[in-house]
Amino acid sequence: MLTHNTKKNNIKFFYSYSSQVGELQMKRKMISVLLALVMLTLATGVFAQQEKVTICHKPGTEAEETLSVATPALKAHLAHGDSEGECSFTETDTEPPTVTVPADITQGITAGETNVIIYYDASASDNVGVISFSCTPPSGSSFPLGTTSVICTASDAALNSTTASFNVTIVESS
Ligand SMILES: [Ca+2]
Repeated sequence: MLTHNTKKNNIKFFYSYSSQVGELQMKRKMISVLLALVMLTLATGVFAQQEKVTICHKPGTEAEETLSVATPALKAHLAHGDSEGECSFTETDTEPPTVTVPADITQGITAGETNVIIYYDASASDNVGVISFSCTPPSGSSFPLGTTSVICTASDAALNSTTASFNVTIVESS
């Protein structure tokens, strides 16, 4: 025999159970709708991708860039000079080399002598690579009395160049 309380609990349980079932069904429906949306998005994406082609827009100019265009538009692009496939441009190196020269050198010379051999350290570096580096007069040269300017020049493959200089002064020792 059911007591009043037991009946009440059973009713409570029934409502709670049916609402759980309802919630579950709703969740299932929502998941189905979401899955359908995801598949539709993927299908559209794949379809759109198949319909596009990569071109190089305005090759050989400043505005050169790789673009993805719709296949039907390809003919028109090729007609105005674009090419199919990615652009093959290489970025231009605009950074000049860095040249490091020593501070000015002053060297004494024995009375009666007219010149002295001077060695110095000078170097160059570049973001891409130094292809030529030289100093005039070179290290190990014979410097005469007085002041001589040593000029060092470095260049990279993009023909950026940097020049740095320092003085070598030869004085007669007292
Ligand atoms: Ca450079």
